Formats: sequence, structure tokens, C-alpha cells
Amino acid sequence: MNGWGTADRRISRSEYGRAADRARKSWAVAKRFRDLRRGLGPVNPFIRCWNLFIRCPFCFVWLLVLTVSPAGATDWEFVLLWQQLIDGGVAAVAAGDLKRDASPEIVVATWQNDIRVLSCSGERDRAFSAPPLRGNVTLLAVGRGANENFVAAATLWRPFVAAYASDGRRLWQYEDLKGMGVACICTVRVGKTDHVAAAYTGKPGIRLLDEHGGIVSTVREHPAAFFVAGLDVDDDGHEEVLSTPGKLLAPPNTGMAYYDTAGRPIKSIPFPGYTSLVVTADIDNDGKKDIVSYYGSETMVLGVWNRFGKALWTAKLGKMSAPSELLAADFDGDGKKEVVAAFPMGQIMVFKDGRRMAAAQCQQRNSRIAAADVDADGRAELLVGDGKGLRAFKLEPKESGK
Ligand SMILES: [Ca+2]
Ligand SMILES: [Ca+2]
Ligand SMILES: [Ca+2]
Ligand SMILES: [Ca+2]
Repeated sequence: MNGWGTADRRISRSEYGRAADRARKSWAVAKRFRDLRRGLGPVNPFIRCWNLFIRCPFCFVWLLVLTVSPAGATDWEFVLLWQQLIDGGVAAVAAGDLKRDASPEIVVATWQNDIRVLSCSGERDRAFSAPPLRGNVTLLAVGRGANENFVAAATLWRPFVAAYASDGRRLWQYEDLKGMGVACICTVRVGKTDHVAAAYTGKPGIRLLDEHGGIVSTVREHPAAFFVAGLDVDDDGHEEVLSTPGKLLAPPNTGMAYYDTAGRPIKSIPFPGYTSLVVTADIDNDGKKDIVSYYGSETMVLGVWNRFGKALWTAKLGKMSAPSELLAADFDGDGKKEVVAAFPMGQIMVFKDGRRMAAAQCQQRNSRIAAADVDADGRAELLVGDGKGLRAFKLEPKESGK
């Protein structure tokens, strides 16, 4: 089938969303009736209600509204802003100011192994081929160089990392002779420019590469650094590499570990269960990046922790599979970042202060997500890439009555 169906255009109205809404509303109503009954004591609640109505009709109406209305003020939904079909589908997506023109570019890697730089409206700006990788680019990260910004690209299928400028020039590439592939890449701000940290699937561990592709350091001791993120834990102005082990390779409760730019371990954070996917962003607006991750194996807990591991908020996900992607951006324009989690079966959820503010079900599994303010209104949009192409969604308050 060519293009998205109408169901795709309205992912927030999907059966999943409706079922979740119904469940939440009926639960909320049941809970409020229970609370009401408890508050009213052992006497028949209807008699009590009648007495309340006689004494104070206004209070009664107010109580009734509270009892039956869902908490509508925080219900948000995804609204499609634009969509672009992309030949070969989206294998990875990232956004950042690649051209340094003060507006974000969108970078997409396709399953046909080319990399495309797209404008804010999703139109193709430039396309270039990535080197043959026995597979295709599965990881992208936009970083800051001394003279120009770059997009780093890596693949799960080969221990290979490369960086490209906005016009498609390859700035550098680095390939390990040993090793299998790269599980995660991130940028690590050191001074005014970004290094690239690559976590390998197996040896050599984590490589930290400078903006010219030279090896800055290698972390070999962590047995299973699977995911990495940059975070300045000691407030010296240079980010450290935060790594998490992933479920498959590390013993339970391994937690997270920080490594300095020389590759030395400087701090670890225990976690009550497996941690894996991790991103860093300042969620509580104290000027310091925080940790967005999850833990658990049977039941998942998504959360935000400050850089020392103190929980800012957590949200129980229940018996869901682990998120396949996490990101943080300010979608509602209140100046604080929300957390988005995408799941392998196609669900996408937005959390704010531990509460779910929006959820949607994509028709295609394994969507890739990124965030950027593509219409320059000061609020981030969610970019969702799948086997057909790329779509940009705005998060809007739900209109009442829907
Ligand atoms: Ca530091
Ligand atoms: Ca913070
Ligand atoms: Ca916000
Ligand atoms: Ca926007």
C-alpha cells in the first residue's frame, strides 16, 4: 500500500486510545464513587447525597461534576502537522541545527542505506549514500563541531562510525577491526564541541571519538555498555559518558556508570532492576541535565532521575515491553520538557511529571522518533518515522466532547 491510511492520520483516535480512555474514565469514576462512599460513611450514600443536595445544591452539583468528569485538563492528543513519504522507509531519525542557521534540520537514514537531510517541512534538502555497511545506518546523532555541525552515523551491523556535514561531505569515519556493531551513539559536549561516544555490541566497549574521528578514550572494563548518554556529573563544564548495561549482558541491578573523558570510572548509580535505554535532558529546569530511563523486567517503571540518581518522578508502565526509544522535549510550551517513550509494538506515550498526558498507537511497529520545533512556535513537534516515511505531530489539548 502506498501512503498512510486515514487511520494513520488520526492515531490518537485509534481503538487503542479509545479503549485506554474508556478504561481510565471508568476507573476514575469508580474511584470517585468509592471515595464519595467512604466520605459519606455507612449510611446509604443516596440518602446522604439527597441531604447534601437539600443543604447545598451548588456543592452537590460541583461534587457531581467532579465525580463523573475525567481529568480533562491534562488530556492531550497527537495532531498531524505534515507527512512525507520516504523511499525505503525510515531506519533512523535525528533532528538538530545541522546547518547552523538557527532552525532545525531533520536527518533520516533509510533502509536503502542513504542519509537524507530534510527541511523543517520534511522536504528533501540533500541526500547522500552512506558507505556499504552490510546493512544500513541504524543510529544518528547531530553534534556540534568547531567550524560546522555534523551528523554522526553508525550501524548495528558493523563496528563503524562516520560523521557527515550538512552538504553530505564525509568528515571522518572510524572502523574498529574487531567487534560486531554499534548499539548506541550519542554526543558528549566537551568544552564547546561534541565528541561522539559509541557503545559497541561486545568489544571494545565504549569508544569516545573527537570531532575529527580520533580516539579520545576507550572504556573496556564495563562488561556490557549498551547505551550511552552525555551528562556533566561533576559540574566541571565537560560532560561525562553515562552508560547502562542492557538486560541481556549484565548481571541484574548493575545500574549505571559514569566514565570521564579519559575512560576512567568515576561514579556508579545503583538501580533496582535492569536499566538499559537512557537519554539525558534537563527535565526539572535546574540547569543540569537529568537521566531519563527505566528499570524492571516483569513490570517496567519509567522515570527521571537527577544526575546523582535521585528520582524526580517515576511512572509505572505495567506489564509492557521495554520502551524502544526515549526522548525529552517541551511539547506543550510550558518551558519544561516532557518525556516520550516509544514501544516496539507501536505505542507512543508522553509523560509529564510522572503522569501520562497523551498516548497513541501507530499502525506500524518499531517507529523511530525524534523531536524538533519544525514550525518555529516555541513548542517541539514529535517526528515519527516508519516503513513508509516521516510524519510530524503536534501535541494539542483534547477538545472536550471527543
Ligand atoms: Ca564533567
Ligand atoms: Ca535538571
Ligand atoms: Ca512542557
Ligand atoms: Ca513547534
